[in-house]
Amino acid sequence: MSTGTDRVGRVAPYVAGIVAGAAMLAVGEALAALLRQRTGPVAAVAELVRDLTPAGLVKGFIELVGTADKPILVAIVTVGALALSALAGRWRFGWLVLVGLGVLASVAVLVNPGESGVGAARGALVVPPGLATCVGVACLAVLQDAARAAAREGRDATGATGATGGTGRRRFLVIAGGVALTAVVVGAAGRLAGRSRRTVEAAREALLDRLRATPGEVPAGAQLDVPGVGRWQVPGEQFYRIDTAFAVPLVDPDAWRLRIHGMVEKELELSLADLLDRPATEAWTTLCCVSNPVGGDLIGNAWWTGVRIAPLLAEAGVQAGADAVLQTSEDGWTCGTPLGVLTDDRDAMLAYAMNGEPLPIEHGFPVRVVVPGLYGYVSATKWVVDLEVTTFDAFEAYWTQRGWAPEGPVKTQSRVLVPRDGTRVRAGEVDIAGDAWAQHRGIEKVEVQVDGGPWTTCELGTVPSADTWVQWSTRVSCGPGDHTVVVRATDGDGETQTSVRTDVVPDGASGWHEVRFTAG
Ligand SMILES: Nc1nc2c(c(=O)[nH]1)N[C@H]1C(S)=C(S)[C@@H](COP(=O)(O)O)O[C@H]1N2
Ligand SMILES: [Mo]
Repeated sequence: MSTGTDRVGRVAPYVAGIVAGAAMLAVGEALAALLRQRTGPVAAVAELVRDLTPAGLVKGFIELVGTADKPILVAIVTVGALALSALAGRWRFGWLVLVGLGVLASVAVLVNPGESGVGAARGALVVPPGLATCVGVACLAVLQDAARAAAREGRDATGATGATGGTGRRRFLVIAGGVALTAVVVGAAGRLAGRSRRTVEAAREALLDRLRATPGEVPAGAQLDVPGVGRWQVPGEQFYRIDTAFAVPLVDPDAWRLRIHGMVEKELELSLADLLDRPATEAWTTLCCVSNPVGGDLIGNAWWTGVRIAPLLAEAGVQAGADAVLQTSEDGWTCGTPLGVLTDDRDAMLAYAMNGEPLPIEHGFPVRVVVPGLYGYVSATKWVVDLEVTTFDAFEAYWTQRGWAPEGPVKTQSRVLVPRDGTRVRAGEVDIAGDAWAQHRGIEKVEVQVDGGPWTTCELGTVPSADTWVQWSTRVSCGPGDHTVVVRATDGDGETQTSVRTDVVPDGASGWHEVRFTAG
């Protein structure tokens, strides 16, 4: 009779750990679904595990289990987390285990290439693992406390006193059962909350064939063969992400409409089907962010497919006196774009495909604006729903209200990507390489200066137009010791980028990028 009580006392700490771990997992997954993130913490850890596993092993595993690889990995991570939580339940400092799991999950979501959020979007990424850890630790404390009471009671029962109250045991079972039940309910609610994202994800997949977008063939000679110089064409999952959306807007492509109105003769309303019926345009355009510091990586280049905006505005009939288009997104973000860049001959478009696929949800699905030559904050509205022809005098857009300039043409910039700052290379002939951009003016020349010596002109990769970045490289001889390399670019108008360093506010950073490395 007493052994039963004793057994409860012995297993209670493990149960406490598992239940606390389950609560932590449920909260993390539910929050990620609520914030409409692409992956929950568990899947992010599974993807991290996959990415850190040698490629050969991963291939063998996929050959073995086929398309079940993801669910299996997720199951392994879940079971692993619960097993560690069970052990944590036995340990006085078991909460450290949960914190460790939380840190692992936070790192996993932050390094996940599919979650390249910056700013609000990036902050939102660590909310699920962070809050989940807090909940897990709190549950563990309460459950361990109850488990200890139950165990004490078990010991007393087997002892000489023979007191068999059982209230501690019952209390533990009630608390553990309650937490477990709540975890199940929260987990189920999370599944439900994730449904809207899965629905839009499915609608996106269904569009794959309807778009007739080509995948984009990188022009010969654009991609330099220097390790570390990066990909000339950036895949959607690796493309930098900037927006104010804490939870990404989920737009049903069938219900999506774009209104073109304001100072026009005739308002237009377009559905996605209307756009797909119109002549498509396809172009390489490099997009970059005004808040990119010198040498920063808030820039990417992709092959965009969509409909040019100029003919649409012509069809609407722009009235005299208009000089701007106020763009609005589904989530209420706004930006103001000079009318001129939307009506001249550049490929300013309503893009519905990126690198031959429907836009990724994070990059504006189903339709966004892409304008060569302007920073994203004044041109590249994702989830766009409204274009109002107006005047700059008549409005203040989202970032203009917050101290940024009303107009934002891209400044000529260049960066050194090889060697990386602070790294060591072999002395001798050293590869120096990077990229440069001045969208819509183009890059004419890139020069580097090593250790304050003369400026050397670099070799440039080919480009299809003036609207993309250019990769450049050169080779210099570097003896053992510390070196610095500075880069500067000259744009298609013959203007060399200024060495004057400015902050990113109000209209983009200027200045030369400098990198230090050691040869030895
Ligand atoms: N709806 C919406 N569109 C937006 C933004 C935003 O916050 N909301 N940010 C803009 C900014 S500042 C930039 S740099 C680009 C980034 O586009 P990307 O995330 O696809 O790289 O989107 C632009 N479009
Ligand atoms: Mo930006």
